[in-house]
Amino acid sequence: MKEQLEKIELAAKAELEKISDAKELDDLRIKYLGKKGELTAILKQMASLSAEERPVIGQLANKIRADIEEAISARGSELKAALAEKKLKEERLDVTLPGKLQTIGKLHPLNAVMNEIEEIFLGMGFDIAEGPEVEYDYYNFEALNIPADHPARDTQDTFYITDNILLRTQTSSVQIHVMENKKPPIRVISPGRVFRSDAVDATHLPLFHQIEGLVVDKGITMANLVGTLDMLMKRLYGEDCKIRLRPHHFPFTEPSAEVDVLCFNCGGKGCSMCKNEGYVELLGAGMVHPKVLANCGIDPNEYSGFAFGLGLERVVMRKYGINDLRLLYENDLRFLDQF
Ligand code: 2NM
Repeated sequence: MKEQLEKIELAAKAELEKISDAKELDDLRIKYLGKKGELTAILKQMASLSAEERPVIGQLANKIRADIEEAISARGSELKAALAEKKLKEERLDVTLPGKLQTIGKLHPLNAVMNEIEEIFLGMGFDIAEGPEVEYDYYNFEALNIPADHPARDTQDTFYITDNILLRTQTSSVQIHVMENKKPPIRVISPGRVFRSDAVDATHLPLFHQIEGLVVDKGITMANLVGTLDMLMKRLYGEDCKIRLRPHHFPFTEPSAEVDVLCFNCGGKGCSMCKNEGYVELLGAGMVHPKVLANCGIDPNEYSGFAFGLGLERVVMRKYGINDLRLLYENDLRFLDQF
């Protein structure tokens, strides 16, 4: 029996050498030390031994069991270490490799300048008013004193949804809502998208952005308008910027003016950019027509107001010297990354 036991020990140790993973190791443990294992099978025969032999063989069997257990545990540790080593090698990180470039997003120039303009007006005590892009023609035209036969009301120029519902062509519609709902003093700007049925070219798109401003209070004059716009343009284009007003006509203001800014390219000397004028046209403005105030329930004998309308795209193009409006809508990062 002693030889049998020693043979088992030798066989177990020989097999251990060839084992390469935890599953095989476990199988081996069961084969030799398990309840139905080889060592157990031998021990079951102990009953047939003499009283003298029994303790000797018993002791030997225990020693062999302990030896095999120790060998299995040692092999287990070896396997674990080898596995860890292999994993380390496979997952090695070369910290000297160049990294992947992380690009950081930024605002589109239209949004950046819109925010800038909103900040300037908030700083002057204006509120920001928003309103629907789908509008009744009353708010877009009628209340603004734009007569039924005005060319702007033609289906050629305006996107109609029904006979009296349309996509707003200006954000003045928002200011009608404001005047209907709030008593003066009123100081608001209404930034937003507007829609006109225009053919696409370098200066026209069917969708663009406007910022309209409105101030209504007792004793508001043209001087308040000029002061406000002068401040806006100096903040936007720099302290050297000057504005100039020329008489104009709008149905919703009286008197009305077109407002030019000093040509940023030549500083007023005259160049190809300003067609030798020294100034470039940037916005429209005027004193709110008494009929418009009355349409909104504001007494024109008590109150007066000024208003203006500014095209965001035009401001952005002037600010950055962009000569084609379409570039602002093509989402080409090679273009947008420059701002
Ligand atoms: C412009 C030019 C001049 C304007 C008028 C009004 C309102 F609602 F008060 F009548 N809002 N905006 C206005 C005045 C808009 O855009 C070129």
